[in-house]
Amino acid sequence: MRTIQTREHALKQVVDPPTLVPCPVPSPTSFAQRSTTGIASAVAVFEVVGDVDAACEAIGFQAPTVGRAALRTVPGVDTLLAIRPSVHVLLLTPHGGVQVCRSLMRALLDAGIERTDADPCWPEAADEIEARMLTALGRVRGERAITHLLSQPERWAAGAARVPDDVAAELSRLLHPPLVVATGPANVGKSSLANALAGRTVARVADRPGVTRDAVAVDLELDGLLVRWLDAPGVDLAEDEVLVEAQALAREAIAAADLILWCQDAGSHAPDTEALRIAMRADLLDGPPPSWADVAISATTGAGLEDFTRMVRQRLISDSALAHPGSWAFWEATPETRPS
Ligand SMILES: Nc1nc2c(ncn2[C@@H]2O[C@H](COP(=O)(O)OP(=O)(O)OP(=O)(O)O)[C@@H](O)[C@H]2O)c(=O)[nH]1
Ligand SMILES: [Mg+2]
Repeated sequence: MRTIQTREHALKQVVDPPTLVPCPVPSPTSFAQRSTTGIASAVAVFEVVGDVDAACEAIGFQAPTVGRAALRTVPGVDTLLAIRPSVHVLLLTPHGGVQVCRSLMRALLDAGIERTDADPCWPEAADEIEARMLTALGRVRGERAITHLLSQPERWAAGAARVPDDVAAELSRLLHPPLVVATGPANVGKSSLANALAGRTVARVADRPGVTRDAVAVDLELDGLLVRWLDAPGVDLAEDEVLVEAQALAREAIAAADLILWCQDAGSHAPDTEALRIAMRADLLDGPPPSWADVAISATTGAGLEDFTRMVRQRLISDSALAHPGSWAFWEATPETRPS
C-alpha cells in the first residue's frame, strides 16, 4: 500500500511539474569553434550560446526545435547539421574543411555574434604557462609538437633563456602544419608515395601518366611532425585543358610551399632543381641510387621511406632547433603567411 502511495505521489509530480523559472538568455550571444582550428577534418563543431533563434535568423535559417537536430543551409557557406540540445545552445556541424570553417566564422561574425574562443580555464594548471600549454595541447597533432609543448613549463619555471627568433620561427611549424608539395614528371609514383606514407589510399594510382589531375591534399605525420601534403599532377603532360589548369593550380601551391619535393624516376638523368630530389621506384634499379638523389625510395617495398621522412622533417625543423634548450613563447607562434 505504501509503495502504491509513493508511486502515485511520483506520478503526480510528473503530471504537475513544479513551475519552471525561465533561465535568462546568456548575453551577448557568442560562438566558439569546438573542433581543432586550422586543420581539415571530416566535420567541425561550432557552439553558439545565447539567443539561438535570433542567431539562426541572422545567419539565414530557422532555428531547430529544442532537443532536435535538423539539416540547415547557411547561404554561401555549407549545409550542416544544426543541433539544439537546449534553448540557449546550438551546435553547428559543417564539413570540416578549413575554407568552410572560415566562411562559417565570417558569417557568424557578420551576423554580430561574438567569438569567444577564449582559452579555457585550467584549474589544474600550476601556472600561466601550464594553462597555455594545456590549451595548445588540445589543438595540436604530431608527437614532436606534444613532446615539445610538454617540456615548456619546466623550462620557463627554471628561467631558461628565450629561444632566438629563427628557432622560434622553425618551431612554429610544430603548431601550424607546413605545406609540402610532391611534384615532378607523370607516372613516377608520386601518388603511390602519398598512399604509402598515409598507410591508406588517398590518391588514385595507375600505370599510365596523367592519373592525378587536381592535386590531392592529406595531413600526414612525418617523423613526428604533422604536415599538409599535396600530391600534384605530373608537370610534363599537356593532354587537355583540364590537366593544364590543374597544373597551373599546382604551381600556385608550389609557390606557397614550405618544402618542394622533386620526384623523378631513379633511373633518369639528374634534374636541374633547387627542390629536394627524390629518386622514385628505386626497387627497379640495378645498382646504387643515382648520385643526383638526396634520397632514393620505393613506395612498393618501403625501402628508404624512414630516411626520407626524417629528411623532410629536418628540412622543415632542424635537429638543432628541436634540441635548443631555451624557453619558447609557443602561444605567440603564428602560421607563415601564404597566399590562400
Ligand atoms: N616498382 C615500383 N612501382 C611503383 C612504385 N611506385 C609506384 N609504382 C607504379 O608506378 C605507376 C605510377 O604510379 P603513380 O603513383 O600513379 O604515379 P604518379 O607519379 O602519381 O603519376 P601521375 O599522377 O600520372 O603523375 C603505377 O603503376 C604504380 O604501381 C615503386 O616504388 N616501385
Ligand atoms: Mg598521381
